[in-house]
Amino acid sequence: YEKLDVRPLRQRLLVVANRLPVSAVRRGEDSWSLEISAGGLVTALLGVKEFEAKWIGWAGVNVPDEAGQKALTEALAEKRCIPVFLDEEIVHQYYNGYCNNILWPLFHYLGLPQEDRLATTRSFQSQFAAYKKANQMFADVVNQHYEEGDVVWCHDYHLMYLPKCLKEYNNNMKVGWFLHTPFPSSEIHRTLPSRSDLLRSVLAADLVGFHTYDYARHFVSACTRILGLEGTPEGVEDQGRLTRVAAFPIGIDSDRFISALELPKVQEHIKELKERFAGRKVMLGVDRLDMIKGIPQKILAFEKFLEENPVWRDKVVLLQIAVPTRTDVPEYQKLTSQVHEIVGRINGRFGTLTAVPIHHLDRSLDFPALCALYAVTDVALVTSLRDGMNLVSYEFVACQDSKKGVLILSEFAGAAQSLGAGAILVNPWNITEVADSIRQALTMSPEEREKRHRHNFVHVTTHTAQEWAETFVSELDDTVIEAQLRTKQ
Ligand code: ADQ
Repeated sequence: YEKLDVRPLRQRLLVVANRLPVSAVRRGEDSWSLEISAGGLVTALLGVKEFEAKWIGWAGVNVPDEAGQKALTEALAEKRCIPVFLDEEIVHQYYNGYCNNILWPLFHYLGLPQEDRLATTRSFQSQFAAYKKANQMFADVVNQHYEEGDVVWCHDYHLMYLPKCLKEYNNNMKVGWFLHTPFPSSEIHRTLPSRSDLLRSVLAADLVGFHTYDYARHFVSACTRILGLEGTPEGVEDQGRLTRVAAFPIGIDSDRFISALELPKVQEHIKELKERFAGRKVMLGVDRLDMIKGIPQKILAFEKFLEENPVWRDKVVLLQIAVPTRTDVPEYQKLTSQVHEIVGRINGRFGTLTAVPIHHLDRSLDFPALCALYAVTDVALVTSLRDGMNLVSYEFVACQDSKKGVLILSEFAGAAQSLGAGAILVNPWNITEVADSIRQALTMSPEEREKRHRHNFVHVTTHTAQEWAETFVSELDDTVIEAQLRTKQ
């Protein structure tokens, strides 16, 4: 048997997400250049060995003409990607409106800004209509490419209406849905005017997954309280049909980070950083510049620490790297100015002619620079106000096996459930507590650091992205088989 290849043909996996894992730039009427954006999800799914994965999603560009669409479709096919073309109006209403202005803040327990509340209430119906229309467009493309036996894995809050649309096309499709953000308490979810439609649609999937057990529990409670359905230990039951609901905590490709530390480019960066910050402890924040990441709160806590611990003022530096996102949204523009204003004030207050306490960069870093930063850091500060998981905390731990730095982690990040025993957990709203934890981290004994780091390192290197994806997909397969057996009985 060892000599014979008796494995079944590789099963196809259709990964459906709002954005394709590539950035497309138009070079001419019918020519495009594509660049793979290597996010956590991409590496996780490349690692699912027994599946042949194809991606379906929006390419992030408006392509109104047929020639352009045809050329882009052909270029993407080489990367195993299939585009969904959304026009500007749909993107405005569905993506900027319903997804980013309504679902994103709601799922992270952030209210809408006062001046936007009434306007959003008024435009709610048209935005929800666009959301459903966009989800239907995704379903049309999936249906065109679906072959019997394919596994369809839908991702995130952009596509909550998709499972229903897919099952309407073909009730035998194996459909899984995974949420990358938190699922909020049912008391929050029930304020959403489209609360029931969204829950019912997600329940059309065979398997529904979340990062943590708490999010799964909130989802089941929403289904029991809002829809009056029965919650069971396996999931949610509706007239004899079970939708399985479970937690599948994501991870990272830890080997990629660990092996990168040996690369000459990374070593070069490490040497430069060590020289640049010699004699000072390095604290690090790496976030998308988003309200949920608690960046102003983090910087204010650092100010409090400097205020209360004058001996540390010339011995520590905070490097805050924030990638701008959704830069056309006024709320995000306001956040950027607010962060700049606070950083400027603190640097003016505690800086000297030769050194400032905070270095703030509004941009993305390439992979070698990011790994080097993680490796030279003494204390990482992750102070999300809410975060589905937070992969930055995992990446930091993976790069720290020689230094054994300390992770200060928000109790409101999903990662607190997995890295909580090794990290110092904080309430990011309480800046006095965060300031105290900074002092605790900077003065922690090497034995204590070693013990805490070991716990987290073992977790990060054993619960990887590949394992996450494989577990979800095999659980989806099992769920469908069990459901078929139940119907036959
Ligand atoms: P995000 O909100 O994007 O993801 P996170 O999980 O921290 O948050 O992932 C961010 C990724 O971007 C990391 O891989 C990080 O390295 C990278 N990154 C951030 N800032 C960067 C910078 N300045 N330069 C370069 N790279 C940078 C959403 C949810 C999370 C959930 C993930 C995965 O909001 O809660 O963990 O999906 O499910």
